[in-house]
Amino acid sequence: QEAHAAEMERTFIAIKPDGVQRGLISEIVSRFERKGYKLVAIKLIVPSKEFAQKHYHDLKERPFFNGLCDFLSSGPVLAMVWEGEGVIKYGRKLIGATDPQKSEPGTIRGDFAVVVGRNIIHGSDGPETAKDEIALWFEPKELVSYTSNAEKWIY
Ligand code: RTP
Repeated sequence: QEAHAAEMERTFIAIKPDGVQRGLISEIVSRFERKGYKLVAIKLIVPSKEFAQKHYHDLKERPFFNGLCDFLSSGPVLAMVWEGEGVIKYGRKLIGATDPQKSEPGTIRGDFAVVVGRNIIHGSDGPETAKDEIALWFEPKELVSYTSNAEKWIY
């Protein structure tokens, strides 16, 4: 079980400025916690526009890129790293489809968002982006490895 813990998958999750301003931090953190995922890093930061452009570099050709980067850098963002089996893919499932008009009720975006430009949360879309995004937002020493007592009941 110790070896198992060392290999556990991690993903980068961020509550965007709209989610923070709307008071949805505890609601969102709670959904990941209750599922059984483990929080290994968390901080509240206002990213610069340059930083937002780095985060969204894959989207730089898209017409909404500039507005999206202005939005992400407009206020505090809650940056987190969550750990657990299948957390990258299942985290996206908890979040729901990118466009809140298409996300199912019961998902974070389905329950709390209405338009794609204000969809309150970001989650890494695969193992490579998870690795890159964690490295962009956090220093290695900010990632806390620990064994939670609940783990033996989850795995
Ligand atoms: P995210 O990266 O934020 O989790 O979102 P995603 O993978 O589900 O969606 P992606 O296509 O990577 O888009 C990133 C963010 O860009 C904003 N967006 N705006 N048509 C638009 O105005 C538009 N399309 C996408 C959304 O905030 C989306 O989360």
